[in-house]
Amino acid sequence: MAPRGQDISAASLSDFEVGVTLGTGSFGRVRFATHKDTTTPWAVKVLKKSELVRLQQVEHVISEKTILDQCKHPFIVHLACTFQDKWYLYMVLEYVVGGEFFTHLRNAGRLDIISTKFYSAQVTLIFEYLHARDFIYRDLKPENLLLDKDGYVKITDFGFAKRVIYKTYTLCGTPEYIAPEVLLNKGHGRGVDWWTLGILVYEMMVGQPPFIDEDPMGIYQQILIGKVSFPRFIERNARSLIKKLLVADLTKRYGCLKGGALDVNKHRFFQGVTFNDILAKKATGPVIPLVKDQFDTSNYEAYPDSIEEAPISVCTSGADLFASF
Ligand code: ISQ
Repeated sequence: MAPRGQDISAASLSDFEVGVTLGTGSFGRVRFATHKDTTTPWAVKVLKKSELVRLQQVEHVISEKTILDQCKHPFIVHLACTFQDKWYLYMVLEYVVGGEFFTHLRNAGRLDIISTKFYSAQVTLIFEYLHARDFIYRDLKPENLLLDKDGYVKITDFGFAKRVIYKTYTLCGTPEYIAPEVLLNKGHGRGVDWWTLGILVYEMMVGQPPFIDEDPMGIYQQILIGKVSFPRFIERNARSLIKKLLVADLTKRYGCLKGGALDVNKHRFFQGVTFNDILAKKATGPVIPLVKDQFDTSNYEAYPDSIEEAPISVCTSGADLFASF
Protein backbone atom coordinates (compact mmCIF):
# COMPACT_ATOMS: atom_id res chain seq x y z
CA MET A 1 0.00 0.00 0.00
CA ALA A 2 1.33 3.44 -0.88
CA PRO A 3 1.88 5.49 2.30
CA ARG A 4 -0.51 8.42 2.72
CA GLY A 5 -0.49 11.64 4.76
CA GLN A 6 -0.66 10.43 8.35
CA ASP A 7 0.81 6.97 7.71
CA ILE A 8 3.68 5.21 9.38
CA SER A 9 5.67 2.22 8.35
CA ALA A 10 6.01 -0.60 10.83
CA ALA A 11 7.52 -4.02 10.43
CA SER A 12 6.78 -5.62 13.77
CA LEU A 13 4.94 -5.17 17.03
CA SER A 14 8.20 -4.16 18.68
CA ASP A 15 7.95 -0.86 16.75
CA PHE A 16 5.16 -0.01 19.19
CA GLU A 17 4.62 0.44 22.89
CA VAL A 18 1.48 -1.67 23.28
CA GLY A 19 -1.19 -0.49 25.73
CA VAL A 20 -4.73 -1.42 26.79
CA THR A 21 -7.25 -3.48 24.87
CA LEU A 22 -9.81 -1.28 23.10
CA GLY A 23 -12.03 -4.06 21.79
CA THR A 24 -12.24 -7.81 21.26
CA GLY A 25 -13.56 -10.05 18.52
CA SER A 26 -13.66 -13.77 17.80
CA PHE A 27 -10.24 -13.92 16.17
CA GLY A 28 -8.29 -11.36 18.13
CA ARG A 29 -8.34 -7.97 19.75
CA VAL A 30 -7.63 -4.30 19.12
CA ARG A 31 -4.90 -2.76 21.29
CA PHE A 32 -3.94 0.83 21.83
CA ALA A 33 -0.33 1.32 20.73
CA THR A 34 2.15 4.17 20.49
CA HIS A 35 4.53 4.10 17.54
CA LYS A 36 8.00 4.47 19.11
CA ASP A 37 9.69 6.43 16.29
CA THR A 38 6.95 9.01 15.77
CA THR A 39 5.20 8.93 19.21
CA THR A 40 1.86 8.71 17.45
CA PRO A 41 -1.17 6.81 18.83
CA TRP A 42 -2.67 3.88 16.87
CA ALA A 43 -5.20 1.09 17.28
CA VAL A 44 -3.55 -2.19 16.32
CA LYS A 45 -5.87 -5.03 15.39
CA VAL A 46 -4.18 -8.33 16.18
CA LEU A 47 -5.61 -11.42 14.47
CA LYS A 48 -4.56 -14.95 15.29
CA LYS A 49 -3.80 -16.87 12.09
CA SER A 50 -4.78 -20.27 13.51
CA GLU A 51 -8.19 -18.88 14.57
CA LEU A 52 -8.74 -17.27 11.16
CA VAL A 53 -8.04 -20.61 9.50
CA ARG A 54 -10.14 -22.60 12.00
CA LEU A 55 -13.10 -20.25 11.63
CA GLN A 56 -12.69 -19.96 7.84
CA GLN A 57 -12.17 -16.20 7.99
CA VAL A 58 -9.01 -15.93 5.87
CA GLU A 59 -10.86 -14.61 2.83
CA HIS A 60 -12.79 -12.12 4.99
CA VAL A 61 -9.65 -10.65 6.55
CA ILE A 62 -7.90 -10.30 3.19
CA SER A 63 -10.98 -8.60 1.80
CA GLU A 64 -11.04 -6.31 4.88
CA LYS A 65 -7.50 -5.15 4.12
CA THR A 66 -8.10 -4.82 0.37
CA ILE A 67 -11.24 -2.74 0.88
CA LEU A 68 -9.80 -0.50 3.62
CA ASP A 69 -6.75 0.13 1.41
CA GLN A 70 -9.10 1.60 -1.20
CA CYS A 71 -11.12 3.77 1.18
CA LYS A 72 -10.34 7.33 2.08
CA HIS A 73 -13.27 8.95 3.82
CA PRO A 74 -13.66 11.11 6.95
CA PHE A 75 -16.14 8.63 8.46
CA ILE A 76 -14.16 5.44 7.73
CA VAL A 77 -11.31 4.35 10.01
CA HIS A 78 -8.05 4.72 8.12
CA LEU A 79 -5.73 1.72 7.73
CA ALA A 80 -2.12 2.93 7.94
CA CYS A 81 -0.24 -0.33 7.37
CA THR A 82 -0.27 -4.07 7.97
CA PHE A 83 2.41 -6.60 8.88
CA GLN A 84 2.54 -10.19 10.10
CA ASP A 85 4.63 -12.73 11.95
CA LYS A 86 4.41 -16.50 12.17
CA TRP A 87 1.31 -16.42 14.41
CA TYR A 88 -0.52 -13.16 13.92
CA LEU A 89 -1.69 -10.59 11.38
CA TYR A 90 -1.54 -6.93 12.46
CA MET A 91 -3.59 -4.04 11.09
CA VAL A 92 -2.45 -0.58 12.19
CA LEU A 93 -5.56 1.59 12.27
CA GLU A 94 -6.11 5.25 13.00
CA TYR A 95 -6.82 5.67 16.74
CA VAL A 96 -10.30 7.08 17.35
CA VAL A 97 -10.27 8.74 20.74
CA GLY A 98 -13.99 9.15 21.62
CA GLY A 99 -14.90 5.52 22.28
CA GLU A 100 -17.66 3.32 20.88
CA PHE A 101 -20.90 4.96 19.81
CA PHE A 102 -22.49 1.92 21.53
CA THR A 103 -21.29 3.15 24.95
CA HIS A 104 -22.65 6.65 24.33
CA LEU A 105 -25.99 5.26 23.14
CA ARG A 106 -26.35 2.95 26.17
CA ASN A 107 -25.42 5.81 28.55
CA ALA A 108 -27.98 8.09 26.93
CA GLY A 109 -30.68 5.37 26.75
CA ARG A 110 -32.09 6.84 23.56
CA LEU A 111 -31.31 9.83 21.37
CA ASP A 112 -33.37 12.83 20.35
CA ILE A 113 -34.25 13.40 16.73
CA ILE A 114 -31.48 15.96 16.11
CA SER A 115 -28.76 13.57 17.30
CA THR A 116 -30.33 10.65 15.42
CA LYS A 117 -30.34 12.69 12.21
CA PHE A 118 -26.71 13.72 12.77
CA TYR A 119 -25.41 10.14 13.15
CA SER A 120 -27.67 8.50 10.59
CA ALA A 121 -26.75 11.15 7.98
CA GLN A 122 -23.11 10.11 8.42
CA VAL A 123 -23.95 6.42 8.02
CA THR A 124 -25.90 7.28 4.85
CA LEU A 125 -22.83 9.11 3.50
CA ILE A 126 -20.63 6.11 4.34
CA PHE A 127 -22.94 3.71 2.49
CA GLU A 128 -23.16 6.07 -0.47
CA TYR A 129 -19.35 6.13 -0.66
CA LEU A 130 -18.94 2.35 -0.28
CA HIS A 131 -21.75 1.39 -2.66
CA ALA A 132 -20.38 3.73 -5.34
CA ARG A 133 -17.28 1.49 -5.27
CA ASP A 134 -19.38 -1.72 -5.27
CA PHE A 135 -18.50 -2.47 -1.65
CA ILE A 136 -21.13 -3.57 0.81
CA TYR A 137 -20.45 -3.26 4.52
CA ARG A 138 -22.83 -5.89 5.99
CA ASP A 139 -22.14 -5.34 9.70
CA LEU A 140 -23.67 -2.04 10.79
CA LYS A 141 -24.33 -1.92 14.56
CA PRO A 142 -23.57 0.62 17.31
CA GLU A 143 -20.43 -1.31 18.36
CA ASN A 144 -18.85 -0.72 14.94
CA LEU A 145 -19.21 3.05 15.08
CA LEU A 146 -16.59 5.02 16.99
CA LEU A 147 -16.68 8.69 17.91
CA ASP A 148 -13.82 10.98 16.99
CA LYS A 149 -12.71 13.99 19.04
CA ASP A 150 -15.36 16.17 17.36
CA GLY A 151 -18.16 13.69 18.06
CA TYR A 152 -18.40 12.49 14.44
CA VAL A 153 -18.56 8.76 13.67
CA LYS A 154 -15.89 6.56 12.15
CA ILE A 155 -16.99 3.14 11.01
CA THR A 156 -14.66 0.25 11.78
CA ASP A 157 -14.50 -3.52 11.37
CA PHE A 158 -14.65 -4.31 7.67
CA GLY A 159 -14.39 -8.05 8.41
CA PHE A 160 -17.70 -8.71 6.63
CA ALA A 161 -17.33 -6.07 3.92
CA LYS A 162 -17.20 -7.40 0.38
CA ARG A 163 -16.91 -6.21 -3.21
CA VAL A 164 -20.19 -7.30 -4.75
CA ILE A 165 -21.50 -6.21 -8.12
CA TYR A 166 -24.75 -8.16 -8.00
CA LYS A 167 -25.41 -10.69 -5.24
CA THR A 168 -23.54 -12.76 -2.67
CA TYR A 169 -24.71 -15.68 -0.57
CA THR A 170 -22.60 -15.66 2.64
CA LEU A 171 -24.57 -15.61 5.88
CA CYS A 172 -23.17 -12.89 8.13
CA GLY A 173 -24.18 -10.09 10.47
CA THR A 174 -25.48 -9.72 14.00
CA PRO A 175 -28.88 -11.41 14.67
CA GLU A 176 -30.77 -8.17 15.49
CA TYR A 177 -29.44 -6.49 12.32
CA ILE A 178 -29.74 -9.34 9.76
CA ALA A 179 -31.89 -8.58 6.70
CA PRO A 180 -34.63 -11.04 5.64
CA GLU A 181 -32.94 -11.83 2.29
CA VAL A 182 -29.80 -12.92 4.20
CA LEU A 183 -31.88 -15.21 6.44
CA LEU A 184 -33.65 -16.69 3.43
CA ASN A 185 -30.30 -17.21 1.67
CA LYS A 186 -31.73 -15.73 -1.52
CA GLY A 187 -28.54 -13.85 -2.32
CA HIS A 188 -28.04 -10.30 -1.12
CA GLY A 189 -26.43 -7.04 -2.17
CA ARG A 190 -26.22 -3.43 -1.04
CA GLY A 191 -29.83 -3.59 0.18
CA VAL A 192 -28.64 -5.28 3.41
CA ASP A 193 -26.85 -2.06 4.39
CA TRP A 194 -30.05 -0.01 3.99
CA TRP A 195 -31.95 -2.56 6.08
CA THR A 196 -29.36 -2.23 8.87
CA LEU A 197 -29.65 1.57 8.69
CA GLY A 198 -33.38 1.14 9.42
CA ILE A 199 -32.53 -1.01 12.46
CA LEU A 200 -29.94 1.52 13.65
CA VAL A 201 -32.26 4.55 13.30
CA TYR A 202 -34.89 2.64 15.30
CA GLU A 203 -32.36 1.64 17.97
CA MET A 204 -31.07 5.21 18.32
CA MET A 205 -34.56 6.63 18.78
CA VAL A 206 -36.11 3.83 20.89
CA GLY A 207 -33.07 2.61 22.83
CA GLN A 208 -33.31 -0.98 21.59
CA PRO A 209 -33.59 -2.68 18.19
CA PRO A 210 -37.06 -3.48 16.79
CA PHE A 211 -36.64 -7.28 16.80
CA ILE A 212 -35.41 -8.63 20.12
CA ASP A 213 -35.49 -12.01 21.86
CA GLU A 214 -33.09 -13.96 24.10
CA ASP A 215 -32.99 -16.62 21.40
CA PRO A 216 -31.63 -15.69 17.94
CA MET A 217 -34.32 -17.95 16.38
CA GLY A 218 -36.97 -15.75 17.99
CA ILE A 219 -35.31 -12.70 16.45
CA TYR A 220 -35.19 -14.35 13.02
CA GLN A 221 -38.88 -15.24 13.21
CA GLN A 222 -39.76 -11.63 13.95
CA ILE A 223 -37.56 -10.36 11.11
CA LEU A 224 -39.36 -12.65 8.67
CA ILE A 225 -42.80 -11.66 10.00
CA GLY A 226 -41.61 -8.07 9.55
CA LYS A 227 -43.97 -6.32 11.96
CA VAL A 228 -42.35 -3.25 13.53
CA SER A 229 -44.08 -1.56 16.47
CA PHE A 230 -43.27 1.98 17.40
CA PRO A 231 -43.55 3.60 20.83
CA ARG A 232 -45.91 6.60 20.71
CA PHE A 233 -43.09 9.14 21.12
CA ILE A 234 -41.53 8.25 17.74
CA GLU A 235 -42.53 11.06 15.43
CA ARG A 236 -44.05 10.68 11.99
CA ASN A 237 -41.01 11.36 9.80
CA ALA A 238 -38.80 8.96 11.74
CA ARG A 239 -41.46 6.25 11.57
CA SER A 240 -41.83 6.81 7.86
CA LEU A 241 -38.09 6.49 7.11
CA ILE A 242 -37.69 3.40 9.30
CA LYS A 243 -40.69 1.75 7.61
CA LYS A 244 -39.26 2.54 4.17
CA LEU A 245 -35.90 0.96 5.09
CA LEU A 246 -37.30 -2.10 6.91
CA VAL A 247 -39.12 -3.41 3.83
CA ALA A 248 -38.53 -7.10 3.09
CA ASP A 249 -39.24 -6.62 -0.61
CA LEU A 250 -35.98 -5.37 -2.14
CA THR A 251 -37.77 -3.83 -5.08
CA LYS A 252 -39.52 -1.51 -2.63
CA ARG A 253 -36.81 -0.84 0.00
CA TYR A 254 -35.44 2.71 0.19
CA GLY A 255 -31.83 2.90 -0.92
CA CYS A 256 -32.43 0.07 -3.43
CA LEU A 257 -34.79 1.97 -5.73
CA LYS A 258 -33.92 3.90 -8.89
CA GLY A 259 -33.00 6.98 -6.82
CA GLY A 260 -30.45 4.94 -4.76
CA ALA A 261 -29.07 6.64 -1.65
CA LEU A 262 -30.61 9.92 -2.82
CA ASP A 263 -34.08 8.68 -1.83
CA VAL A 264 -32.77 8.27 1.73
CA ASN A 265 -31.00 11.67 1.76
CA LYS A 266 -34.09 13.40 0.47
CA HIS A 267 -36.55 11.74 2.86
CA ARG A 268 -38.36 14.30 5.06
CA PHE A 269 -36.76 12.77 8.18
CA PHE A 270 -33.57 14.54 7.03
CA GLN A 271 -35.31 17.89 6.47
CA GLY A 272 -32.91 20.64 7.54
CA VAL A 273 -29.81 18.40 7.28
CA THR A 274 -27.22 19.65 4.81
CA PHE A 275 -25.32 16.50 3.89
CA ASN A 276 -22.42 18.46 2.40
CA ASP A 277 -21.96 20.36 5.68
CA ILE A 278 -21.94 17.10 7.61
CA LEU A 279 -19.42 15.61 5.18
CA ALA A 280 -17.23 18.69 5.62
CA LYS A 281 -17.68 18.38 9.41
CA LYS A 282 -19.06 21.92 9.58
CA ALA A 283 -21.81 21.13 12.10
CA THR A 284 -21.07 20.61 15.81
CA GLY A 285 -21.70 17.10 17.08
CA PRO A 286 -24.37 16.61 19.79
CA VAL A 287 -21.85 14.84 22.07
CA ILE A 288 -18.27 16.05 22.27
CA PRO A 289 -16.29 13.30 23.99
CA LEU A 290 -14.21 14.25 27.02
CA VAL A 291 -10.64 13.85 25.83
CA LYS A 292 -7.51 14.73 27.81
CA ASP A 293 -5.07 14.26 24.92
CA GLN A 294 -4.65 12.12 21.82
CA PHE A 295 -3.39 9.18 23.95
CA ASP A 296 -6.45 9.15 26.22
CA THR A 297 -8.13 5.71 26.28
CA SER A 298 -10.64 6.47 29.06
CA ASN A 299 -13.57 6.55 26.61
CA TYR A 300 -13.10 2.82 25.98
CA GLU A 301 -14.42 0.21 28.42
CA ALA A 302 -11.66 -1.56 30.32
CA TYR A 303 -11.10 -5.12 29.11
CA PRO A 304 -9.37 -7.69 31.28
CA ASP A 305 -6.04 -8.53 29.67
CA SER A 306 -6.10 -11.84 27.88
CA ILE A 307 -4.16 -14.80 29.08
CA GLU A 308 -2.88 -16.06 25.78
CA GLU A 309 -2.34 -19.74 25.27
CA ALA A 310 0.83 -20.56 23.39
CA PRO A 311 0.07 -19.58 19.80
CA ILE A 312 -0.22 -22.35 17.26
CA SER A 313 1.58 -21.55 14.05
CA VAL A 314 -0.22 -22.32 10.84
CA CYS A 315 1.47 -25.16 8.94
CA THR A 316 3.98 -24.08 6.30
CA SER A 317 1.67 -24.75 3.38
CA GLY A 318 -0.90 -22.58 5.18
CA ALA A 319 1.53 -19.67 5.52
CA ASP A 320 0.87 -18.82 1.85
CA LEU A 321 -2.73 -18.22 2.77
CA PHE A 322 -1.67 -14.82 4.08
CA ALA A 323 0.78 -13.95 1.30
CA SER A 324 -1.37 -11.07 0.03
CA PHE A 325 -1.77 -9.52 3.47
C1 ISQ B 1 -9.61 2.72 16.41
N1 ISQ B 1 -9.54 3.41 17.50
C2 ISQ B 1 -10.02 2.86 18.60
C3 ISQ B 1 -10.60 1.63 18.66
C4 ISQ B 1 -10.68 0.91 17.52
C5 ISQ B 1 -11.26 -0.35 17.51
C6 ISQ B 1 -11.33 -1.04 16.34
C7 ISQ B 1 -10.80 -0.50 15.20
C8 ISQ B 1 -10.23 0.74 15.22
C9 ISQ B 1 -10.17 1.45 16.38
